[in-house]
Amino acid sequence: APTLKERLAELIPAEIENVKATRAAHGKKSFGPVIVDQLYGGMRGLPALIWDGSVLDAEEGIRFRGKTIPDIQEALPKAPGGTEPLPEGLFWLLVTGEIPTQEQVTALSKEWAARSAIPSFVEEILDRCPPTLHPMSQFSLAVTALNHDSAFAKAYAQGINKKDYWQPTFEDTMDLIAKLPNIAGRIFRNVYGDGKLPAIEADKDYSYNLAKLLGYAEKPEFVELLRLYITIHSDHEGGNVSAHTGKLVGSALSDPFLAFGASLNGLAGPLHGLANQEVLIWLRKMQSKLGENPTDEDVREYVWTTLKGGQVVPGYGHAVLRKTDPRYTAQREFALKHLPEDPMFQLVSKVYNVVPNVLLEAGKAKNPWPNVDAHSGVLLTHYGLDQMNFYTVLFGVSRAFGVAAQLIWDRALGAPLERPKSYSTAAINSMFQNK
Ligand code: FCX
Repeated sequence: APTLKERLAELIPAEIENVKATRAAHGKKSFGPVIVDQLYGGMRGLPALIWDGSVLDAEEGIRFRGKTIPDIQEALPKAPGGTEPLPEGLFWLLVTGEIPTQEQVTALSKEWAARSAIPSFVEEILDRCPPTLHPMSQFSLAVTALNHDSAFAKAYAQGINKKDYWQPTFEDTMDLIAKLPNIAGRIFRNVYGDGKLPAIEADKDYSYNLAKLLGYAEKPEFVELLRLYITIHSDHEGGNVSAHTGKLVGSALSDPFLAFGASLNGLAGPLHGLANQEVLIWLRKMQSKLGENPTDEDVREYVWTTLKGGQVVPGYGHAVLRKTDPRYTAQREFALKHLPEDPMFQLVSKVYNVVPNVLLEAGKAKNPWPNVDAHSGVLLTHYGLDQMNFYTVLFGVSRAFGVAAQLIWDRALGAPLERPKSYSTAAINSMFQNK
C-alpha cells in the first residue's frame, strides 16, 4: 500500500486537470451579487475561497470530504480496543479524500512519532516564557520558530521549480503536525507542572502520545476523548479565522510554520477558539453564583445578566451554522456514554435547555444554538484537565490537520497570492451616489 506522500503524488496530476476542467466549464459563472453590507459585515456568505477538505452546511454542519461526523466515526480506523476514530485517518481523508487502511494509519502514527522531536532552541524559547504568558502565545511563538528548519523555505531559497512546491510543503506539514504534541506538552508542563516531560513512544498513536505528554496516558477514556477531540476540531471549511488566515499567509509562500503560526494567533481570539476557555470560566462563575444545581429560572437570569452586560454567551451562535453544531452533539454523546452523572455535564445540558430561548427572545443572534466550544471543556475537566487557559492549545493541535491539508493542495495546484479588493466609505459613497 502506498504512503500518504506516494498517494498524493498519484492524485495531484488528475486534480490539476480537474481544476482546469472546472474552471473551463464554470469559471465565468456568477454566485450572484455582492452587496455593500457584506463589506461592512465581515464578508458573511461571500463566496471567496477554495477549500477541499471540508464544506460546512448551515443546517447540517460539517462534512469532511463529503462525510459527516457519524460517517467518519464509523469508517475511519480505530486504535486496538478503541471506538473513536484515529485523527491520523482523518488527516489521510482530508488530504486524499479516501479512507485509509489500518496499516496506512499505523504508518502515519509511526512517522509522526519519528518526526516529533523539537529543536533545543525551541525548547529554550518555551522554557523562558513566563508562566503568565498565555499558552496560545507560547504555542504561536514555538510554531513560528520551527520555520528555522523549514524544508519549503530552504528549497525556495535554492530556487525550487514551482511545480515541486508541494513536496517540501508536505514535509513541513508532516513535521508541523508531528511536533505539536511536544510543544503543547512542554507548555503544559512548564505552566502547570515541574517542566519535566516524558518521552514520546515510537509505536503509539498520536493521541496516546499527546495524552502521555500531558500526564494522562493512564486514562484510556481520556485518550479516546483526545482521538475524538482532535478529529472533530480539525477542519471547519475555509472561511473561519484560523483556516482562512493559514491559507492567506501561505499564499505569500510563507512556509507552513509561518502560516500556521498566524492561524494560531487567530484561533486565540475569544470569538473563535478561545471560546472553549471562555465557556468554562463562564460556567464556573455561574456555579459559584448559583450553586451546584441551579434552577432553569436561575440560569435564565444569569444568561440575561451576561447579555445585559454587553457580553456574548460563549459557546453559542455561529457565523455559518443555524442548527446545533454536530461537533457539539458528538461530544454530548461521548458525555452521555462515559460521564452522564458528571455535575458539570448536567449544568451544560441545563444551559442547552435555556440559552437558545433566551437568545431568541433577545432577538439578535442569528443562530441561538451551541457550537463546538460549548462542550469541550467540560469533557476535559471531567478527567482532571481543568487548566482552562490550555484548552485552546488542544484546539490548535487539531486545527493544524485541516490547515496543513489545504496548504499542501494550495501549493500543488499553484494557488495564487490572495489579494481581494478593499474600498473606503468615501469611495463607496461616491461610487453609488446616484444609484
Ligand atoms: N451571545 C450574545 N450575542 C450574540 C451571540 C451570543 N452567543 N451570538 C451572536 N450574538 C450577537 C452578535 O454579537 C451580534 O451583535 P451586534 O449586532 O450587537 O454586533 C448579533 O448577535 C448578530 O450576530 P450574528 O450574525 O448572529 O453572529 P456573527 O456571525 O456576527 O458571529 C460568533 C458569530 C460566533 C462570533 C457569535 O455568535 C459569538 O460571538 N458567539 C460567542 C463566541 C463563540 O462561541 N465563539 C466560538 C465560535 C466557533 F465555534 C469557533 O470558532 O470556535
